[in-house]
Amino acid sequence: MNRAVYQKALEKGSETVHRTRLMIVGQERVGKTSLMRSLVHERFNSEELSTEGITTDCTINISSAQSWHCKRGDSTSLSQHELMIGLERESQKGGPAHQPHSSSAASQNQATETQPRGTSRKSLIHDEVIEKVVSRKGDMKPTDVGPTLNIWDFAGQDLYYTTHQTFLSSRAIYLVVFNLSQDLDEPVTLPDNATCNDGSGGSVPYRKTPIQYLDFWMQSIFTYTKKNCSRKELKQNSPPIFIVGTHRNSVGQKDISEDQRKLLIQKIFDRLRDEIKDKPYYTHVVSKFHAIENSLEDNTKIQELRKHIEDVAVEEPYMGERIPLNWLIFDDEKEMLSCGKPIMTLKQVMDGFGIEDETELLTMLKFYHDLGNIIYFGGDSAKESQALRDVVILDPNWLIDSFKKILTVKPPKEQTAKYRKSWDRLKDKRILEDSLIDHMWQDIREHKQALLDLMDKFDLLCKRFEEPREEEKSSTASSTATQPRPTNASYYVPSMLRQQTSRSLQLETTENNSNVFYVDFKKFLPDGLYHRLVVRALRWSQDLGGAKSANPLLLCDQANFYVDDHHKFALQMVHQSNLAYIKVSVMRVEMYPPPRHVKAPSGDVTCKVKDFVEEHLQDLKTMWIKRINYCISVQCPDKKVFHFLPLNECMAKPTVVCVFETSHSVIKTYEIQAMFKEECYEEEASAPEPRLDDKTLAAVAKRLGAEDKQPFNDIHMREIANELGKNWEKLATYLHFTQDDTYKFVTNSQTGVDGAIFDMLTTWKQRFKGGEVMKMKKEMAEALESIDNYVLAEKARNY
Ligand SMILES: Nc1nc2c(ncn2[C@@H]2O[C@H](COP(=O)(O)OP(=O)(O)OP(=O)(O)O)[C@@H](O)[C@H]2O)c(=O)[nH]1
Ligand SMILES: [Mg+2]
Repeated sequence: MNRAVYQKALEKGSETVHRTRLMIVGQERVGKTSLMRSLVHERFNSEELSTEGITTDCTINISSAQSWHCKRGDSTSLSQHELMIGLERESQKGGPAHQPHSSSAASQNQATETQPRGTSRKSLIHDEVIEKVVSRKGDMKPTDVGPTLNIWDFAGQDLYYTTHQTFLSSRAIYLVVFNLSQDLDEPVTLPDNATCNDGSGGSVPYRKTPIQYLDFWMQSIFTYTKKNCSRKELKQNSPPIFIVGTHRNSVGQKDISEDQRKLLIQKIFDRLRDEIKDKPYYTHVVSKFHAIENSLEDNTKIQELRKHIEDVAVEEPYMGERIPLNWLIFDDEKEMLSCGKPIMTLKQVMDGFGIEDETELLTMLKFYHDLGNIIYFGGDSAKESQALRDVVILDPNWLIDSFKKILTVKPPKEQTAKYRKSWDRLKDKRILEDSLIDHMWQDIREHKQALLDLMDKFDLLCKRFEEPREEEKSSTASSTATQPRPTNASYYVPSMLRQQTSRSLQLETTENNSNVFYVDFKKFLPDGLYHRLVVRALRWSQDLGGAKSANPLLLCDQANFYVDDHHKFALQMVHQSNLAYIKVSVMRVEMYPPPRHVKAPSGDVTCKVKDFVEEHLQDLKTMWIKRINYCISVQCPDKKVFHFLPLNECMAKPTVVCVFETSHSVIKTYEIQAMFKEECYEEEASAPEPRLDDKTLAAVAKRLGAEDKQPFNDIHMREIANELGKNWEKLATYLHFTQDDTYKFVTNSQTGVDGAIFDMLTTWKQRFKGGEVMKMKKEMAEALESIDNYVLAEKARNY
């Protein structure tokens, strides 16, 4: 936030505000909505329906336990109290705000008295708005004093996870809910449409256990929010996380005593605590866990939870902060001014509240966006589209619902026949057609561009580039006609891949001819992040010319992309019990007829892909997923157990020490480094200077014997050795040396790499008998071809 603008706005009149948000999150069907109802004294419903999106219409006052009664739909009550106090004070001061009880005309007069004519529109608070606020003053009850909580009840279905994460705010208190009667370690059975690959290419649906859901939500809160700073010492970091178990009375057999039940619950809590005690989010978790039975009428356990939430809420660092009065009015009256519509234009905000200083207006909108009260991405006008700049979204649920309409495939019986093909294309190819968007958003067409820009910003879709059709090519004389061009016709939507069902498609990544590296997420990799990376990879791949190639293969947790005519790369999301990572494989595309030796992918291309991944992960971390922890890694060549080595370290040193579990080993990094280095055959014209010193040559000549009349005498060897450079180890592989052999050449050499190369070539030479000249030439030439050194291969044939 722009502090200077905020300070200036405060000077015009401000009030302290005590409010926060109570976010109820967790696994599907565990009792979140029921818990909310229990908290606000509403009756338990044994047939509670699944929540869709987020329910946000319940606001409560927490000044006394009795006041946990929900004012549904009256979100304007949020700041009534602070607002009225502020207006009173300003009117007594005769300050810039208007007299609360004055009529509109009177206010206008006052404004003209204190300001030059013609500037009354610059009044800090629009008269009509004040009129309406003031007219409600009579409705305020004494209990409306004190901190308020706006409750957000999140849907638990996985379907919403990508969009939910957009609404996780630092200025909130979280209740992470689970069902005490479910075994914490037993995988949860999901509805059919939520199945997905397990990441290892198998067909077993990946099912989380309740403990993994709890971990997922707490990790999400931790990574997507930033820590609130506090001057006083808090019992837990802010934002605080409460852990709440429901279905208390279903723990154990029906007829057990209360003491026995308490013991069982304690065991569950102990197991959970043990699981999370080393997690980074643990410092945010409130020490006491709660066990609630929602089906009981108001009970002591729920009363304890209310009290505990109150105690934590009042300690939150932002409680009692000062907010400029005109900002408060915006927050309080925005729904009224938008006439109940979920969306407002920037001009409406400007006109409605008389905030004509655009910098202040944008600062205020950014402030409320950060708080999670509105959704506004226009703050950085240089970066954002006009459509995004103009739109202020007041209702997150409206946004989620709009996204959902085009990100979920309608069941066939609900589809309009005319759009059946488009639905099929969406389902099978993850391609969303513009005509389908128009159809699904027919009621909100005027917001189409802003919504699409927002989806683009959230990386929920990627505009497809298409090759111009033949007739279009011929009709355009311009040379650019053959270039792919952007079209509004369709979009890729990988984030809906959760609904993937097709198992016939599998991504091919052959380990032998791919350069593989990993992004190790230290056990936590949100699906949303993976999908965002996929969307960004789609955009990048299209820019590189991928639009000319086939549609990328997009599976639930795997996707592959064009890089250049000879290379492609794949992203694969893997969740295993103790690991969460993205595997990145850079591959050569198939060649026909196939080459005699499989070529490794280019080091330059591998580097390019690595740079892309690094750059975008950094951007996602800065912009969205603030506390995500990851490391670009490679698989440790010590393959006893799959584990990682940090790539940076491997690139910087010839050997690294790998400490894994109870043992440690020394790892030579030349093979890892080779994956990211370009081969030198392309630099033939500027071949490196001979590196072999006279001493080495003399030693080799002595070993070979001066009279050596075979092909591959010391001059030939020198020629080969000089041109090989860093590629010599690859050549050694094609000459059938093992990694161990290569390692020995290096360690036994007195003269560094040069000596090692010579030893390798000499040893190779000694494998042949006197008459095997042709065999020798052939083997060396083919090996040199395999490392793409065709010039040297040709020479080897002619030695
Ligand atoms: N016996 C018992 N039933 C409960 C309790 N809490 C919730 N239920 C029941 O469990 C089912 C799911 O409850 P909800 O409150 O809708 O669960 P939810 O987590 O909001 O579900 P989603 O919105 O789909 O994520 C409903 O049938 C509730 O009546 C509880 O403490 N005890
Ligand atoms: Mg619910």
